[in-house]
Amino acid sequence: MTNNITVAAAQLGPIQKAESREVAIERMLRLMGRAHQRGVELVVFPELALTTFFPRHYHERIEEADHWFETSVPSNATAPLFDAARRFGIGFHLGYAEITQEPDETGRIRRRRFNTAILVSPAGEVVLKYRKVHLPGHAEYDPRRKVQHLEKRYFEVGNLGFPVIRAPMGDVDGINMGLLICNDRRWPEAWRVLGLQSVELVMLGYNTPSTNQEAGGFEAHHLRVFHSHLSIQAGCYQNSCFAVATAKAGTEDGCELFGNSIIVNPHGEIMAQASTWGDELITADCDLEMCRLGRTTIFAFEKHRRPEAYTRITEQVGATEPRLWRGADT
Ligand code: CDT
Repeated sequence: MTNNITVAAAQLGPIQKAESREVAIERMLRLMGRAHQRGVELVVFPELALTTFFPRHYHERIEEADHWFETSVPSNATAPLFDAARRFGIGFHLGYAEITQEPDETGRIRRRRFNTAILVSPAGEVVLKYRKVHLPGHAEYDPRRKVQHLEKRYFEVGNLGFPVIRAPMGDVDGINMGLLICNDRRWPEAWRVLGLQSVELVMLGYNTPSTNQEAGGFEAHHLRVFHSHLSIQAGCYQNSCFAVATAKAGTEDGCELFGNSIIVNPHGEIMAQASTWGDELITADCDLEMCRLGRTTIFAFEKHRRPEAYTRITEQVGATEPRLWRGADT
């Protein structure tokens, strides 16, 4: 047994609206084959990897979008990914739109839709499931936007928390692994909940437009990529963990996604970065021993955290205004 694992971000180029899951899965299988040739033990695919990023398309009735969702994974369409995992002895992470029949908070069983990611073992077993918590965008059609971002319409907020699991992977007999999805990477609270469970490797997929529609389209492309990398690098450094962050890239249904997938170490350094906007495999050898330095020194949580001073974080959602200073005696 070793403490090293070779991981890959399997970036996907665009998947057009008319393209089937089977076509996307063929491409993913090619990337898994390439990963096997390079000695990779764990492959991370993007968010909503099986289809185009459909939340950009408006449907009046939500049920009209159900064909973008998976009722079960593995399914006939996704089984070849599980077969490849077993054949190559590779674990993988997959993001997809999930539709389930399950009880809601009131106990009523109903159809529920989530933006989901799973971690699958080299034996083809689902080891961990996560449902996206930070859903960006809006719920209603917005005529001011050139491109819609309707995640709040199609998905419910994830109800599985931020789980971390310890499982064997590659030649390592136990790695603490956690999942985030796209917009979650921008929220330090999400990383810290994983960090508090001693996460060593975070997997996350993303679909991020090159243009910020909220800013009327005015935000430099390099800043969009910078903010994505900044968030992931800070999350790794502050929680002493590795991350594999995998993009869907290129021009999909006329809309540009920025790519730039990365693998980051616990110092917050980028170990590998994608350089194309197509299907691309980037890899890195991760020595899990590197997680130890941060978590036993500057980020030894048990010594230095002060949760009694952080109560606002869980009690308050939006920001309030501070007390106004009008001079020393106010
Ligand atoms: N898929 C996803 O979460 N994308 C967001 C962009 C949202 S812009 C409304 C992201 O944070 O990358």
